[in-house]
Amino acid sequence: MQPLVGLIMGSKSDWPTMENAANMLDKLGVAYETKVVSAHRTPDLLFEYAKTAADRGLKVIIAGAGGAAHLPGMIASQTSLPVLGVPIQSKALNGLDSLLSIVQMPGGIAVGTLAIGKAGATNAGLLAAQIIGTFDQTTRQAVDEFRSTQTQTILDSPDPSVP
Ligand code: RP5
Repeated sequence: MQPLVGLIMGSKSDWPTMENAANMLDKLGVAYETKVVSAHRTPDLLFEYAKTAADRGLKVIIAGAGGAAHLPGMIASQTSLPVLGVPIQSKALNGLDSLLSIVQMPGGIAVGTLAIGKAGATNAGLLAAQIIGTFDQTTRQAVDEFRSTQTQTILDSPDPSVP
């Protein structure tokens, strides 16, 4: 299947977080590709990846990075595809550094910033699917079913003392 989402990250060490985005895309049946692209260690690759992304058929890019997290913003500077940034929970500053690096974009170049860590990666996968769902009915239905199931699961077991 043609990947519709580019799931990239600054380092292999980001995978334990970013695999939550992959898991959500799997659950919703959205095809994606994964790759390490570092703003600082592989800058030429970053430019090539972003500049070719739309022509290769990608519709959304999810970019996870930690610390001095320039990857999402730099990717967004080189493509008009929507870019979703996931701040990795860094060891030194617990991800606040990543969050502020990604969220504080100057006006004119947009990055949609998610929460720090696992929840952010999960929701990046979900939001990417919702974007794909604006033009793909199957994906839209998969998102709607996911939400209905989530709601029903809570309603079916409302007692918090019962596991
Ligand atoms: C960032 O530096 C990566 O996104 C990662 O979160 C962080 C640390 O990378 P490693 O030193 O673990 O490779 O570019």
